[in-house]
Amino acid sequence: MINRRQMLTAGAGAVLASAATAQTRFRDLPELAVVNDAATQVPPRPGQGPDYNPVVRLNGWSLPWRVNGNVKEFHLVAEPVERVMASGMIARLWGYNGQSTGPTIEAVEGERVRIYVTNRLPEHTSVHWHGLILPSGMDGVGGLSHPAIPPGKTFVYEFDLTKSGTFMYHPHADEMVQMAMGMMGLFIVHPRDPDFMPVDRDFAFLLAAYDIDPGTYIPRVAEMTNFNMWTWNSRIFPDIDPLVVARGDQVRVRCGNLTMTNHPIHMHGYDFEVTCTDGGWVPETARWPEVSIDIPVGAMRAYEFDAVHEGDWAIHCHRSHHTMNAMGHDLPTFIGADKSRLTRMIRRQTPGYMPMGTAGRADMAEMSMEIPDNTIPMMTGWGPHGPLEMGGMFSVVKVRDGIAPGDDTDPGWYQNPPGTEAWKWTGGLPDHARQSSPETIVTPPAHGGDGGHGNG
Ligand SMILES: [Cu+2]
Repeated sequence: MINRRQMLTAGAGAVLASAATAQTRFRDLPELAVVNDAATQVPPRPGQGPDYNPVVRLNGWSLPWRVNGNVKEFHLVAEPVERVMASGMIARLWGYNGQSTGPTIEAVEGERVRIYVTNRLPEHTSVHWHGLILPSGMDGVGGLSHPAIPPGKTFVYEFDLTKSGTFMYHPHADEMVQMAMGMMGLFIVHPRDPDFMPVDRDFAFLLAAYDIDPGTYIPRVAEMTNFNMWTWNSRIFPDIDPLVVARGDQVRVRCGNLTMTNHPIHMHGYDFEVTCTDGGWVPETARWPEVSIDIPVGAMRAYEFDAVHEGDWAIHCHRSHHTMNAMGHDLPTFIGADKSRLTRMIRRQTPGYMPMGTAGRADMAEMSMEIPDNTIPMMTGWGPHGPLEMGGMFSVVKVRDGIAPGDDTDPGWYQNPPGTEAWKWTGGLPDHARQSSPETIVTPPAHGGDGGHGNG
């Protein structure tokens, strides 16, 4: 994996190229920054204005700004984009400044921001600033707060940041279509007091769901519940970047949900506490330990933990269909079925035919099945010990000794110290307990099993 600093340099090329054309057209607007690389790009600490520790937005970036008098100015451009969701899978979405989800806006409590929003979509749009306290006319509900922004036009939003926290932005015009097409972003307001809730690593991602048929590129925007691409920042496993952490770091993970269903985000190896919602910081006396945090629809949860346990720790949505990629959600269940006669018949026509699914679905992750162009397998990804059989909303928190502050380079797979890894048993087995009841009939294993089934 390429180091993030190299990526920043590569990304800067893209920023400059687009700025050259933009400045002639928008003489009075802030430089138009565009990044179309999906690698995580952490901005440096701010060179002017109040200091803050920038968030690490997985597979994303933060929007550059300029200071104009006492106002921080940003330029968001709503436009069609192409997003590589994972290697081999491109989605044609709508987003901001070259990406879906859009760049993160970062500023500091007490600052005044001016956000130019240019609409390059074929229809009108608006931007709602989810969770921010601001004047009614700046709230971005098309037709209610102000007229929607017509195609080709630029509107200006300007307001004071009265509180710190994690907020979001998204259209409030043709909202169902525009959010189903990927239009959303994070808005981080850092505390004015740098000693308030400081952390060493501050990760952020947005949950976004799409319905993209295998072999196609554009989401079906009328879908209400049956989505098939479950993404973090419009990326899917195995191409969501890991969360790289030095042992001993204090870590925050901010997760916003702009899908149509809740997502219980589960992180292995730790317990942790929710410290912030999109409503604000949670008082210490109101926190309790968790290992899974349900992120409701249209809400944000940030949790924190001390990274004291070294290792590779899975972080994923606990709805198991959300750690799958497209395809196969309506496959019939064949577990326990005897396909041997059917297999013999099919092999007369197709000699290489392999029956699948009779012992579960793990065989689908191990074999490379033929799939249409522009999709990736339902279950995929390889770890140091074999196939992970995951997809969608899954990544790995990598806690290691000796990682330098700000270094986000993927350290590779964790080597379990000798004697701390589950091992294969080859000796005799003690009797094992089994409950027999008239309601439960134990099915004998189809192929005799691999030891351990001696008693009953
Ligand atoms: Cu989920």
